[in-house]
Amino acid sequence: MIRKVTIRLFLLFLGILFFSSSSFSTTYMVDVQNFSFSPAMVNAMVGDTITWQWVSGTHTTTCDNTTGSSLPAGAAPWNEPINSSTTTYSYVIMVPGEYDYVCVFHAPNMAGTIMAEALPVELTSFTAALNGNFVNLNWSTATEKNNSGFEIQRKTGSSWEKISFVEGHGTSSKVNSYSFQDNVKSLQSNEVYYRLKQIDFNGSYEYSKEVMVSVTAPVNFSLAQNFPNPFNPSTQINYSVPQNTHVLLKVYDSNGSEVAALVNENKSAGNYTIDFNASELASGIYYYSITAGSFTNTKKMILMK
Ligand SMILES: [Cu+2]
Repeated sequence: MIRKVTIRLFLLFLGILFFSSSSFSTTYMVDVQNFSFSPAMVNAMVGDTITWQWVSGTHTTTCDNTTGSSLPAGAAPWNEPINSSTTTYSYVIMVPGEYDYVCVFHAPNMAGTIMAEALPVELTSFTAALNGNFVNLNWSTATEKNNSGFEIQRKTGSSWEKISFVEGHGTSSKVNSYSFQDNVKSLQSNEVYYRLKQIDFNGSYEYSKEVMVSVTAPVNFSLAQNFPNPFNPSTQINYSVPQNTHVLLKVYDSNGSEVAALVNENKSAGNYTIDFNASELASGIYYYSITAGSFTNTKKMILMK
């Protein structure tokens, strides 16, 4: 589940259904009296406040790993008097887990427990930026609960497709950052949309907002120098096509004999990368040649085994 803002909806059934929302966390009141905390057990969530209020006697609320009290690692301890002159104390829960607190004067009989759950996954940002032929996706979460991970979805036409999955942190109350790089060189669309499908371990899911990146089509035909070069046994060849054209890309040996046809099909406007694997060929100089419409170009490459 993704929780974008700290709004909690309470569903009340009182003959009619009411929705009421609060933009703040819940405050739980605990009475401190002779000789108990009431209620002795509070089920809360991270961000909620516990307020102890004095009713009778001289007591404390103490959770500092002494006198039999215990609290989750990383949580702030407390030790406060609750008596006729100090009648309340409030504590905001920042760390999920079990808090077993006591009154130091009347422990172990006068004790209470707070069970604090982590928040559902709270996605705090999701951005996409074009960098060369890549779109860099970045997102972060403030909290996570049962987060299996994020399916990354992309849309260039009318439907979404899954392009990858990035594992989540399960349950976490600290900020986690994620990134993913998508190669858009061969995409045939000027507008590329992305969204995250956040999936819980139980299979339930929620979508992020959509982000859009403009991937501008190239203006000219081009054939780039292969990389790496010299190579062994494979190399990449980049080429660009400014409009829908038939593209022929072939490799020749130094005698002019064709050794591979890498592309022989119609391509729409875009930047393309093709891998050339020469594991079957002998070391030497090779040529690769493109014919796209009226554009032709040939470059040299060296296979060095
Ligand atoms: Cu006490």
